[in-house]
Amino acid sequence: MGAYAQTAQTTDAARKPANVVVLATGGTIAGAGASASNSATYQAAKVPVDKLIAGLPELTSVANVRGEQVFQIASESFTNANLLQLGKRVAELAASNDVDGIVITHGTDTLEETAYFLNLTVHSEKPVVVVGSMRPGTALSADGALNLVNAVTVAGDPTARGQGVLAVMNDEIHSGRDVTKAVNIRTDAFRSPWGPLGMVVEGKSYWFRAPVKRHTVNSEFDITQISELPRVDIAYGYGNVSDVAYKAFADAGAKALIHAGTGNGSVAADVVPGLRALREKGLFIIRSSRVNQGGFVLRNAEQPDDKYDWVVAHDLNPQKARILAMLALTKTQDTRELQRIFWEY
Ligand code: DAS
Repeated sequence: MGAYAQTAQTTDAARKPANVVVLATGGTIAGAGASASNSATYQAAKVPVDKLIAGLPELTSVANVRGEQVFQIASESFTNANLLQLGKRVAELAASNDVDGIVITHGTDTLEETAYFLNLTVHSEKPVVVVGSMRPGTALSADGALNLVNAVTVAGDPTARGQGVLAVMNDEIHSGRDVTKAVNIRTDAFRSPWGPLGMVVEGKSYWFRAPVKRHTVNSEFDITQISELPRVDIAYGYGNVSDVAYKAFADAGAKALIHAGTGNGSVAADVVPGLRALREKGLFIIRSSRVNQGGFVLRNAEQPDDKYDWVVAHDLNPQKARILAMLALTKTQDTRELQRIFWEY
């Protein structure tokens, strides 16, 4: 091996091409606009997976790729049923000996929720990579083609094994746990508050850090054992807020409420009595923060969580906290256990 080789791994040339399955769900990466100048005006979820793959001959030199069309929807419309169906198919494929990695093409709006859900429930070391695009393939400087080639590159790369579910966007490799859509009009839309795990450059993955929170094979949640998810809703904190939304969600059958609080997950004085009453009725109250680049909610900071028997979401944003709360409630109805789960995942 050359004196300047970066790692002790087999060089790419010596490794047989990986078998990668692309599961397509829709989104902008499958979108189409009327003209090349339409980067924001287009229809998502139009192009079928076989056309996406056929449109990228570069993929043949990256891996043996085959596609499956699981859904063809814009991801803002994802339901819990979609999450469960997709998760079960990913687990099935990951358990297959002739699959080395899995890519999921997905809308960017809820990509972070699906990536975290899979990170928590798919018991496999194989790379699972979620990918989307901010512009349709019909637009000038469309980002979907390179994003998809990069996602397949990572899904077929043995160094991506055991890193949890990943999201590959804009040349960056993010943890499915941390990644969030921070911008909605640029191709550098996805951020991880504590930084990406690595980069993909000219067909090679470069890693700089590894996830430390529990995931995939080290998770107590197993998609093959989950048939339904409890209702968990999110209510925003803001000036002049009241407890009306929280009560409405409770009346609709929510088992837990994620409070997307201001700053440190703070709760307005006018809302505290209503939330305490809902806790008394058996709903779980989980404090997250609405800040969008790294919230950090700690117990008994600004709210007496021990006294109120509330849970804190730590650094999980509200939409991620909802995913974990749904899974946690399939396992426990105990606040201390819920809090343990939020510290560990
Ligand atoms: N509507 C968006 C979605 O499907 C389009 C996109 O950005 O992918 O998430």
